[in-house]
Amino acid sequence: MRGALALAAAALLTANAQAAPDAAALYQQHCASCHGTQRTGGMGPALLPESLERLRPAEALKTITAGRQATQMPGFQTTLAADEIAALSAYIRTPVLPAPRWGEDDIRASRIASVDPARLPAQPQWTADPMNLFVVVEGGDHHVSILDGDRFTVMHRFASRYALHGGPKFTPDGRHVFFGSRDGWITKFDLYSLQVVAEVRAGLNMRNVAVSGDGRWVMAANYFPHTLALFDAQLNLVKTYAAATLDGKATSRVSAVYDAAPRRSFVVALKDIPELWEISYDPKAEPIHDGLVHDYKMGEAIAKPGYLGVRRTPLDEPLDDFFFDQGYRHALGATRPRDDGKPSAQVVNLDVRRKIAELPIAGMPHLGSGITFQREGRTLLLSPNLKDGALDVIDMQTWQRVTTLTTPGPGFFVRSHEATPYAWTDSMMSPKARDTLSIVDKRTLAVVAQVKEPGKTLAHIEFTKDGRYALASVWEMDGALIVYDAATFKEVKRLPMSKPVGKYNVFNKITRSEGTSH
Ligand code: DHE
Repeated sequence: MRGALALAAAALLTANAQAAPDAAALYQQHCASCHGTQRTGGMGPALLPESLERLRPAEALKTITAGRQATQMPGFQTTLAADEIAALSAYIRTPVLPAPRWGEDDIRASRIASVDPARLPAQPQWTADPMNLFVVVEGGDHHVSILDGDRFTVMHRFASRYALHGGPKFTPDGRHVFFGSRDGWITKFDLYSLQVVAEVRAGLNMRNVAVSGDGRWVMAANYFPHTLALFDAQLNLVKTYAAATLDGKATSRVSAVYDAAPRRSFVVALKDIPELWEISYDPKAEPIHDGLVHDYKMGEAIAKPGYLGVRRTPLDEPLDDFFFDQGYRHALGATRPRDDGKPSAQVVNLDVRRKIAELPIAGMPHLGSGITFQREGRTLLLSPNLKDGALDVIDMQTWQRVTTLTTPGPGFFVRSHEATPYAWTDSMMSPKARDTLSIVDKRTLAVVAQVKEPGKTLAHIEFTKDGRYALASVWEMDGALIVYDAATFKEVKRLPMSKPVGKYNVFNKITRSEGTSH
């Protein structure tokens, strides 16, 4: 009998030893206190499949094993076995059921006001040109550096929310900047006193934020939930908008929101519904008859107030990746790939509220990262292409292709400045040419020079306020920000940084320079 018991106990031990780790229990024991019991985030980021799409499995394993430098995330290599770490890494990619919700009450409750705005100093607490600061987003270790754009020195560096995405957005005076994180946090930062002023969580999976041209409003675009969230400048929630068709039958992820400052409105791109929205923040906005779908009551259209209301432009199919002309009369957007595998690019006139042209661009245009410039009395668009080593030049009056320039490989960004005859682009999507920036002469429409950082990814350029220097990123964990003389293309300075994904010059942004994104 004793022998049988011993055998049974041994079998149980072996079975236990072989049983797969209970990832859900491990999560609640080791992770929930920072990442939330519903995995919707807390002090640490959300661990939901939607917010982790871009985290490679190997990177997730490494983070759980070794922790994340310069954050509160510890390494678990001495606490957990390798199979437990692997189980956790797989678990955070499974959906949470029932699906977590994030409503207006959750948004309001999440708000953190760190500083009373009345106590903020009236003047900058440092000596530098406030118009020539750069905000540099360092994606490697999730930090932000504030750079003096004259001396090229880092004035301040602070930990950001996890995985910021999209350009940070400035108030019109250039004093405050708003950051959006992929897991929904909006951070308001005061450049004069170099501190975070307030934060709020707008959604669980957010795309980007826009700040109104009058500095009064902040709008957030969410993938999850399917909403837009409107805040005042102190990040108090004003209202949410359901991203839905007029009859409410279909909802959509919101791809992005853009500030159309000359129109005093936000333009909203929807991922799953063939509509383009415009939300006016002009108190004198005309009433809305609900887009082209009229609601009739007693024979009359029901007019809704135009101010902060949704004006819908119906489209043939959803459009994404937008570029706007400088006056914000036209939105240029790309469709998803069609049956032949190719997307198309279209021009929508925001006044007549319909498509007015197809753009003759082949491959996979990345319109959102294009720029415009003036040449021989014409306004030209220069747009990168994610598929081919090509830059398309389009005439903004006729919507015809002027020429296509060849680069060593597909790239993500094009940047220039009114004060330089050159535009710079990367080839970061090409394994062979990701280390090369190509420089285009805007006068001759020819590639005239290249700079290289052998074996490293070199991308995302932004100019100083006066256009004399071009700052580019060595997009590696042990990366750098390289300052080039914009006339001689020679390196003048190099600052070590942790994967500096993007840099944003205060003056160029608030004056809406045609050489950069707004
Ligand atoms: Fe972005 C801006 C969408 C992947 C870095 N990206 C934007 C904007 C949109 C967009 C709509 C403009 C909004 C704004 O600036 O407010 N990005 C998308 C995608 O749909 C895509 C392809 C897939 C996704 O998962 O979201 C995508 N983006 C990336 C990246 O993989 C990049 C290279 C690295 C990262 O950190 O995620 C990346 N996106 C950027 C950057 C900007 C940006 C640096 C701001 C550019 C600027 O100069 O203004």
